[in-house]
Amino acid sequence: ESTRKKLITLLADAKDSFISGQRLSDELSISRAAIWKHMKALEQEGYEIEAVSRKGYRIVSFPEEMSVNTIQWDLRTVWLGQKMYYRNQVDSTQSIAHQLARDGAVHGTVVVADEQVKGRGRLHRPWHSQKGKGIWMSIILRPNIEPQRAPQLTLASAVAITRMLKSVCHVDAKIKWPNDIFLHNRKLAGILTEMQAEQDLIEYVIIGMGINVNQNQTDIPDSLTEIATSLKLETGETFKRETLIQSILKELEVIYDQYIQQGFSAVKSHWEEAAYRMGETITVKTRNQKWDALLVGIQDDGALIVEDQTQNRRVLYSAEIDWKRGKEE
Ligand code: BTX
Repeated sequence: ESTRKKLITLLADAKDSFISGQRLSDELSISRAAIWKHMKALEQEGYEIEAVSRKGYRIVSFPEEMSVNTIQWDLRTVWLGQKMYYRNQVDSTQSIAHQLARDGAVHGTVVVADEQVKGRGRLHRPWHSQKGKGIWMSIILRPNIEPQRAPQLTLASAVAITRMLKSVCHVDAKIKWPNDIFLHNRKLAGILTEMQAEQDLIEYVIIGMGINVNQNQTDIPDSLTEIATSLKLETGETFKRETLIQSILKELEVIYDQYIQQGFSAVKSHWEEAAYRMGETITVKTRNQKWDALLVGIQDDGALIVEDQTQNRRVLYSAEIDWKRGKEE
């Protein structure tokens, strides 16, 4: 498996130029015959390989279908996503990740699926995860932080997604506290953070990310057309999901490492740059209350600061925020 990955990386890095069979066999320390076998296997997986005598091999095209190989070949991370699982169809990548984590999966293990039939959001809400159209991904982390700080990882992940959206897709998405990514007033992505902890110790955290990428209008269920959108709908472009995943993982690895070394302050300013509806009136909903308030900002620990009509400030660690619809800018 790792020889295969090295082989793909060598070929992919060479882009349009050929690499000789001899060089491949030297670099991978395997025989020319073994190289040939790998090439046949790659063709089976949907790679189009050109072999020319005296020149060598090159990749003409990558498979349409996503796989661990197509995601990892241009993945420039040190630890995040170096261990990766890909599935065609799952109930939820969260469930797979929980199972892997219980079985001892390493920090930075990533699970990606092409389709989820029971994708979920917070509070058991369903997350629509159509086949082939979006990024449905769960990341296993084993941070050495107190369990109550885990929600900060949601905010860090939101920053990673908006940075990817800016650098790869050239769109300015906004973060709605705590876990939604909005583009042009519609929900483009959501984050679900789940954790297994014991008293003062996190065993593992699972960050689930759902990002709508290539959905057309007809791919979005009627019940969501008013609130949801995709990158394709907003930009008219089709994006290669692999490229987006590679970029998110790189961005998240950088932010995560800074967060662990410097604390949440390393995330806060980035988060604020992309924050949605700051200074505006929103509706706050907690478990047993609902009221209008001004969105003031976030604290140094990531908690939300709101102010009610009597200028009373409140700090919220968990809540839903919303605003009156229909006056879209
Ligand atoms: P949330 O609870 O904030 O949002 C869920 C709500 O979003 C739903 O009630 C619905 O109104 C709306 N919704 C459902 N599907 C979509 C969609 N595709 N696009 C936009 N809006 C939608 C947000 O939860 C967190 C979602 C995390 C999803 C990832 S995917 C990989 C991982 N596996 C898994 O099962 N969940 C996570």
